[in-house]
Amino acid sequence: MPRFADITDTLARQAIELPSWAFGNSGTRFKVFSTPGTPRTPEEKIADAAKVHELTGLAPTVALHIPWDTVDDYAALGRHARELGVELGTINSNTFQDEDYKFGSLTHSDARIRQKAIDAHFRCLDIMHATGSTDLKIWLADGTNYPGQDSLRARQDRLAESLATIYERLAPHQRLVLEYKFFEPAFYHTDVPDWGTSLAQVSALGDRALVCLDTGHHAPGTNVEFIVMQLLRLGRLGSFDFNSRFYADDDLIVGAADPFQLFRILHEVVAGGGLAEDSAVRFMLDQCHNIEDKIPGQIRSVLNVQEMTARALLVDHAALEKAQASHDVLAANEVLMDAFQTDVRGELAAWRESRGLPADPMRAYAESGHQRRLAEQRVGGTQAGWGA
Ligand code: AOS
Ligand code: ZN
Ligand code: ZN
Repeated sequence: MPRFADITDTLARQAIELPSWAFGNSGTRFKVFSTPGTPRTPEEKIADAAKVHELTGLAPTVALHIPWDTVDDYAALGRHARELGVELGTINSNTFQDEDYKFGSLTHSDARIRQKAIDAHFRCLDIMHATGSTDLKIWLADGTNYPGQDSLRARQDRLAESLATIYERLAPHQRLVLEYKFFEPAFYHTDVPDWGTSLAQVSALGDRALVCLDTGHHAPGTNVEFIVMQLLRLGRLGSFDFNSRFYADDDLIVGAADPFQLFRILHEVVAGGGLAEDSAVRFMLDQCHNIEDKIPGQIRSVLNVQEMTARALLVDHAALEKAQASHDVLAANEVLMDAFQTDVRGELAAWRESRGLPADPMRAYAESGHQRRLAEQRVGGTQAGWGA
């Protein structure tokens, strides 16, 4: 098995993007609970993300959601982020909260609505130019609720046309990532339900169109690590939205529901070169903290990813290949389980300290009194989606 010292170079360049919306209040359709200290503006969300980075060294960028994070001056927002030690990252488009999109956005049968949705993406590209962001992430709420409601095929064709129009507008350094989700808010079908559909759509666009894999967007029992392997193999894995699910699109803390699945995913990432220096894969969280404090929720999340990445990097690949070649099923499985069951917490804590970071960022945050100060300073924090 590799030694911890052998994996620190890779750990040192790990970067996990935080979603601005994780810092807003969120909930289910039953209730959105408020949390004292919740940000009231995009600037405050960025300040909270910067606090996570300050304590962990793991989260140098923040993703924005447009129009949730609308501001007058995006270049100024970028400067604000840099002053706090982070950069603005992926721009997420939102075409799911406007009455016009009731029956679809990029797939809508009415060309006027489709153009409105395309224009919303053009606006995101303009913002990307101002912030220096390279990734446009598209997740669509488009779909139908009843068989026969619309032509599945016509919607797919309209989607292809809309995406091509957006893709044409990308600058050479920009990328489009298309996220899939098998249900919700549409319940009979969604227009990008799975990685196959996303791959088919982005493949038709060009090299700078890639798939975004949200770990919570699969049916129960899906072998998510197989999808990771396949997309890496095909050079089409653009980014991850990390989170945990027990039942639906729960958006719980990554690694909370099924740490072993996170390990298996990260093992495929390592094996497929996804953590190599020249890797094109971006790692993001897509989470909501409905009942817990948001900053420590995000700290816990990036630490979970870091810890499981360390364990995946400890897989003894030489031993694994030997066992696989000799069809020693149990030995091969044991190699993986040995790495998974290795407790790396002590070595990670010491390594963090050696880099000037708190050994235990969760404890450092709790003891700092920061949450209490935020609660005193900020009155009337807003819901995730309507934060600006
Ligand atoms: C929706 O289910 C997706 O996970 C998207 O990534 C979405 O943009 C994000 O959850 C914010 O609502
Ligand atoms: Zn997502
Ligand atoms: Zn989701």
